[in-house]
Amino acid sequence: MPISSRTALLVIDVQNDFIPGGQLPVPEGDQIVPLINRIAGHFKQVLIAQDWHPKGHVSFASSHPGRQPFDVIQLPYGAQTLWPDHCVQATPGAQFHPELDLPHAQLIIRKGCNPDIDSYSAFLEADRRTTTGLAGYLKERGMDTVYMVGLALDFCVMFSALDARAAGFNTFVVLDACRAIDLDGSLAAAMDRMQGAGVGLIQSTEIS
Ligand code: VGL
Ligand code: ZN
Repeated sequence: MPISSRTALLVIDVQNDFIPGGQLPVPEGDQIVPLINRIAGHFKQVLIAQDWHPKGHVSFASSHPGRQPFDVIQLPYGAQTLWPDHCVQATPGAQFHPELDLPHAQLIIRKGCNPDIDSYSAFLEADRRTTTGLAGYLKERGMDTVYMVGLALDFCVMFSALDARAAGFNTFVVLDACRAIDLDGSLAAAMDRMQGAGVGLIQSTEIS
């Protein structure tokens, strides 16, 4: 598929804490970096999402006495998986992988900044009401199609893809340029949900 001028690439959460050795490592998370750099060369419009939590964020197990990482609790907006502290604003773990090389990226969108609301999606926070403004940005710039790569396939990539679809964008996830956490079957569930929503699940070899 050749890339039209109305198509953007969204590179999701390729940050040190999601790389092996980080606080919330995604297995093989580092292996997609060279591929993402290569894919990005096909796109004029490149955007980057960055998980960017304040200290003491509601998604951290350490904010809930007696809870452990990967427990699920109920918050006012619904179920919330608890995570190790990760991607704390301005810490080394929140920085992009040092080999991520996207000099022509025009926008970095930071998410999860609200202390009381998580945001896996780069479009809509977990309360499903608070928007990040990303859909408006893309629409004002004439984009109708979004390709996604990054981490983690079964959390931030999936929710961003579902929300991009819901916002009316043609949406493709480049599977070999993603890696998953795969917690309790979350990867299989994510694939089903994306397929059901009409998200295109493709390989990087389909991009030219
Ligand atoms: C993510 C869990 C918590 C992700 C972010 O980038 O997929 N997962 N915060
Ligand atoms: Zn997070």
